[in-house]
Amino acid sequence: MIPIDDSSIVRDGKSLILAMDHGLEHGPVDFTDVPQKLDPATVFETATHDAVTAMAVQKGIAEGYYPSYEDDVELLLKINGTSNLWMGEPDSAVNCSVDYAAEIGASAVGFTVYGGSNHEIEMVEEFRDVQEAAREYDLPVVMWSYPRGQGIKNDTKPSTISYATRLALELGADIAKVKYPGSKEAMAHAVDCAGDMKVVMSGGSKTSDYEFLSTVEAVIDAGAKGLAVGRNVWQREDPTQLLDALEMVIYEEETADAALEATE
Ligand code: FBP
Repeated sequence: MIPIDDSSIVRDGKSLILAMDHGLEHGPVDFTDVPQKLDPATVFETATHDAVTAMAVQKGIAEGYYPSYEDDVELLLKINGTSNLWMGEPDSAVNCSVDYAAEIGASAVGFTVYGGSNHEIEMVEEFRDVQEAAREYDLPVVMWSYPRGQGIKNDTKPSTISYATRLALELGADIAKVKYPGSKEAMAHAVDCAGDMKVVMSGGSKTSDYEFLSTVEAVIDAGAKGLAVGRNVWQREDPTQLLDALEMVIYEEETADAALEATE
């Protein structure tokens, strides 16, 4: 197992994962205001920015588009996923094997676990197989650690997010992707609960440049190691400008104000 800091999806100890699995998870509705982004090639282009350490997509998108970007983008293959058409208790179908992810050039794999769901037991058992197979290929494992389901009233409250990072550490993830728990202090506690495992923040729905960069500044101050973000980057008119600013906040630990001033 290679140290996570030596992995190609990490730059100076941090990661900026550009996620574009929304067509499956949310449906085409996320592209309503940016119809040109329905073409996955447009988001792969964005992922060639130096700030981006990996692009997270599902198997079908990887098969179709990654061959044109394999020299410029690191692939994070999402191994499971669910559509918004599914109305049951939170669950996520395993739709790709780690063997196949490695075959099509993945540098890492991603897996959602809905702790607290009535399907938690099966999801954790599936994660065991994925995590152990990934070790065979030296592929880092990123857990989308999203507690939700019948027993979870508020999926972003501090104690839920701390549990999410701890669960990912205990199950053997290399990076946990979690929702923002609402404050820098709560994120710092979630990071502490993760031991030496890296925690990255999940982007969420699009906000203003300043609001988003300020939140990123807070989570980096809290000890998080970056971001896994979709809509807040590719739903923007100029994703490159925001990535320039994110590069400063994440890797140079600049403030949101300084990054905005330098990039506007
Ligand atoms: P965003 O930054 O756009 O929130 O994307 C992060 C992500 O985890 C995606 O990988 C995924 O498609 C989506 O959020 C799932 O969001 P949710 O399950 O909360 O609707």
